[in-house]
Amino acid sequence: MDRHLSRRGFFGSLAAAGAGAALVTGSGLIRGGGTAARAAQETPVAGVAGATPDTGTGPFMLVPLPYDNAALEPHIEARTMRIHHNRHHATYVKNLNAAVQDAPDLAAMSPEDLIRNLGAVPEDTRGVIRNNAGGHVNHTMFWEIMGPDGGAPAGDLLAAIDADLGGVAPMTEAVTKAGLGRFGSGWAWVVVGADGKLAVTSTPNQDNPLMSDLVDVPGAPILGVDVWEHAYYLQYQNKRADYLAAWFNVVNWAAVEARLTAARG
Ligand code: MN3
Repeated sequence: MDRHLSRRGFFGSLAAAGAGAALVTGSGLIRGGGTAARAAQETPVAGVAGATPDTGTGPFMLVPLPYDNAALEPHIEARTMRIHHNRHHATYVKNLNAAVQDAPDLAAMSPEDLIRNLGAVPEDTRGVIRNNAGGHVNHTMFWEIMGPDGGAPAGDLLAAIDADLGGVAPMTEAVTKAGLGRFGSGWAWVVVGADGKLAVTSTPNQDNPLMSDLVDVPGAPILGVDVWEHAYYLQYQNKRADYLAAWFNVVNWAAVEARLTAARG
C-alpha cells in the first residue's frame, strides 16, 4: 500500500477511536483495566529495559509511541522522547486516573470531553483534571503529529494554510512566535475555529483550545508544539528557538491534515 495512504489510514483510525481514550485491538475495544490493556501499556520500550510507564489504575491509558524513541533524531533525541513519554505523559495519565477514581461519571468520559466540559467537573477536582486531562490530550496529539519523514503540507491542509495563514512560511513563523512568546510553560497551536478557518494561538500550562471558556482562541487543535522546558531542555537547554526550528523537521503533515479533515467533520 502507498505509504502516504497507509499513514493517513492509521491516524484516521486513531482519531476515530478518540485519540487515546480507547485502543482498538484484535480482541475489540478496550478501555483499560483488562489484561490486553495492561499488556499494551507495559510493552517495553526498545533499548530501555524495565522502563515501564506508571499510569496507575483507571480508565485512561498511555498509547505507545507510533515510532521508535530514536526515530526523530537528530532533531529530538531518544532520551528526551523516552523521558517525555514514559514519565511526563505517564504522570498526567496517572494523576488523571487518580482524580476520577471515585467519580464514575467522569471516568466514563473521553479525555477530550472532560476538557471540553470542565464546567461540569466538581470544583474540588476541576483544577487537577484541567491540568492532567489537558496534559493527556495535548501529549497524545503531540506524538501523533510527529514522525521521522513528515514531508510538507499538501492537499486540503496546504490550501487552508495558504488561504487562512498566508502560506507555509508565515504559518511556521506565526507558530514559532507564539511558542517563543509564551512565558513559562505552555503550547503553541494551529486550530480550526468555529468558522472553519485556521488560526494560530498559544495557551499556558496544559490548557488546550478545546477549553473554549478558558482560552483566547478556542477551536479544534490540528497542530500543537510543546514549549515546556521538559520538551527540549536536555538537548537544547534554554534555546527554545533552536528547538522550535528543529521541531518543524519532524512534523507529520499527513497526520495534521487528517486532524483538519476530522475537525471539519
Ligand atoms: Mn510535555
